[in-house]
Amino acid sequence: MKIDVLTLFPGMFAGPLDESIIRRARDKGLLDLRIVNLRDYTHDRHQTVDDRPFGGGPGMLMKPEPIFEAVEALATPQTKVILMTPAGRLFNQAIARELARESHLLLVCGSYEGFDERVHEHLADDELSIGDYVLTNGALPAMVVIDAVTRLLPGALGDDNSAVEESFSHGLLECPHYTRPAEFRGWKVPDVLLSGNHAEIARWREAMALERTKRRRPDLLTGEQTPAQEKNKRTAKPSDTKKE
Ligand code: 21W
Repeated sequence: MKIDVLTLFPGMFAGPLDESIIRRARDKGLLDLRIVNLRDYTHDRHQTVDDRPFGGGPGMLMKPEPIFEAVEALATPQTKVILMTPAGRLFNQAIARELARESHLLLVCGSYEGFDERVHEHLADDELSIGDYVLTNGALPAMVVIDAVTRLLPGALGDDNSAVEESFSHGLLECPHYTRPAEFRGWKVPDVLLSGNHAEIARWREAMALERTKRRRPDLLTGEQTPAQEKNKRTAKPSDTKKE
């Protein structure tokens, strides 16, 4: 998979994507990642990427010209162009699985107060938010998406971790886990886990996972939606209406 990122802060991407599983996926050639500076697609002396909103109001918007020029230079007919924006659909594991099947993602990171609306209307195939909190720009959200998608690429995880993906996908929170020592500062590991009775261990783990999910994330059990999830369902993909 190829992922291009369009950003005003390429320096933010050094570090998180150079470690661990993402680093290994890149070294193995599973992920071809390119961080592109939006300012490279300006033509004026000051490399201007923002301007004041028509109609007045506080803050600055991202100008359309550099973004259109960059996307047109980087995208092919196979490319999925994704805007990172607080008003996007709420990113989750199902969306990560969808994106992992694409051949080329182009993640466009917002800054300032956001994009000129024509970028949303005429350039984006999809728009993603990573949650209901305000960040300074779309760089961290883009890295979150890259991380979640890359670990799903075939061959990115060792066999040990592939099993973790399967257990997540059964829709419950994890049961508690313990490692040695069997007693630490007087706190004991539950007897059942030391019993060697694998049927009983499996039953205990299932019961604990269910109990924990009821307490912490009842929405995962009832199919009842949190307000953020409700919003997500109503947020149509721009590509649903976009003219071809
Ligand atoms: C924060 C951009 C607030 C725009 C109207 C006028 C990308 C993000 C971002 C940012 C605003 C994501 C306003 C979770 C995030 C992102 C920067 C809007 C208020 N509205 N996911 N003024 N959270 N954030 N400004 O912040 O670009 S994905």
